[in-house]
Amino acid sequence: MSPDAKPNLVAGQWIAGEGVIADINPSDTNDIVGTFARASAHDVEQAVGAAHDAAPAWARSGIQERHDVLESAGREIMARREEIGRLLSREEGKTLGEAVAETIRAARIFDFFAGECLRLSGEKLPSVRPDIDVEISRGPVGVVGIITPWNFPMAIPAWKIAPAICYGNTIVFKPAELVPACAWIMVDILHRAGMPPGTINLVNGPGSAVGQALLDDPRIKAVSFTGSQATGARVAEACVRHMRKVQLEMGGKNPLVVLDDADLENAVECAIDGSFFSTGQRCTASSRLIVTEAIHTRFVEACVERMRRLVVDDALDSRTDVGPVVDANQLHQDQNYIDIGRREGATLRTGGETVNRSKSGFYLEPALFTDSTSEMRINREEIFGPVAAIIRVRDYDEALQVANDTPFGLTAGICTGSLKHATHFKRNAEAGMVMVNLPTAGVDYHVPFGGTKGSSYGPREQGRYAAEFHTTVKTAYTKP
Ligand code: UN1
Repeated sequence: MSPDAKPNLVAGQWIAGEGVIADINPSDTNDIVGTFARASAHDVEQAVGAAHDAAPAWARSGIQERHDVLESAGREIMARREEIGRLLSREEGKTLGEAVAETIRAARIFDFFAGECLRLSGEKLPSVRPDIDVEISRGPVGVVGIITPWNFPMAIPAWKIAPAICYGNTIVFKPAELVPACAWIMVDILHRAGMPPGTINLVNGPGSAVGQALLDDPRIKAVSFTGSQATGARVAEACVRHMRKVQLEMGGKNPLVVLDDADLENAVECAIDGSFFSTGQRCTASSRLIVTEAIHTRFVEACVERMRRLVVDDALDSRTDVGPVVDANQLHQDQNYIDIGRREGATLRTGGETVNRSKSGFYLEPALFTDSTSEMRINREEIFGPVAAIIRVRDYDEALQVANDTPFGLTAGICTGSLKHATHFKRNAEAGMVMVNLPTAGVDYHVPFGGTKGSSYGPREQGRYAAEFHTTVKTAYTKP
């Protein structure tokens, strides 16, 4: 155990754990961002126990106390946005601009839920029986297990942790192993903001050990997870076994439809942003570009021209548009899918090669396929990298059919000047979020987030809708 490894937080104590995680900068693999203690199975048990013991008092805590913790955390994150954004960019590889914006978003999520504490409400209504009152109220669920991915190391933990606190739950938080630094900062901020011992616990480590120990503990009453479909299915099974609540956000294979009447320049910006910004490592990324015939050639040429101008380099360099891929495994997966696309008969129009830069990082030129079809694996499986494929279609009807021809259903976008087609698409796209003349990625923080089909399971995240997962409903009858 390295003496300067950052510890886990269990029952209000920073503890050493067993073994360390080295946090490597994907823009420069010689740069070690930090080392972090890996939690043992015993640490997880202690963390869940502490959260369980702290739950009754925290459930009774006043809304002012919870408001103040959330407000203070939001204020500190906002004040430190440049420093935290830099750290985020260093450990995850998104550009500094994207990382600072994400940090600001995390701060605003804490602000939003600080406000929600003061707006908790219930309903009082008459019974169908005379002289009886009915009250409907929401109370905390208990201990919430929070398992987060590496691609939004501040925003996703914020949108799971802030509502858990707002509605009076206690937390055991297991972040992705690739991004322990942002997780550590968030927990440190909340701890100092006044979260009582045991109400927030941090356990770093691999999903197979730490995540599994958390899922196996019956004292966890709800699990919120964002990650892959395969892991999501395992999380769901474990939760059903314990009859606990579960909220899963999994992948996407999101379509961006571009119709003949679209504003070409805007459509290209939507495609470039949605497909390649954040290195394409967003579950909301648009990896399928479904383009009608009359605009197809102009759209492809304009995308290729725009892609040639994208600077792929060190995430911390202010000229960079696209940072590195997060790690060697993900790079291997991206390259493998690029090979698969070629073998399936799609044309690799531009990009797709790894590139050397002054620092040794996982740099991959954004890749664009043309002549692809909906049956190809590159259009069915989530790649999670800067790889997009164009599917040429006859008209709007075929575009909609292809857009919905996927096991996923997170976001769907359309670029068109037609109110009729935009309206029809909003109604008929099989996705939880629909964007008109906007990229499929990049969502607001105060409205619900989630998908349909294989992308999501359980209640929505974010905004007021977060209450559904983070509370349990009580109906009380009174005969005065
Ligand atoms: C966004 O597009 O602004 O893992 C957010 C993801 C999503 C978050 C996307 N849960 O990519």
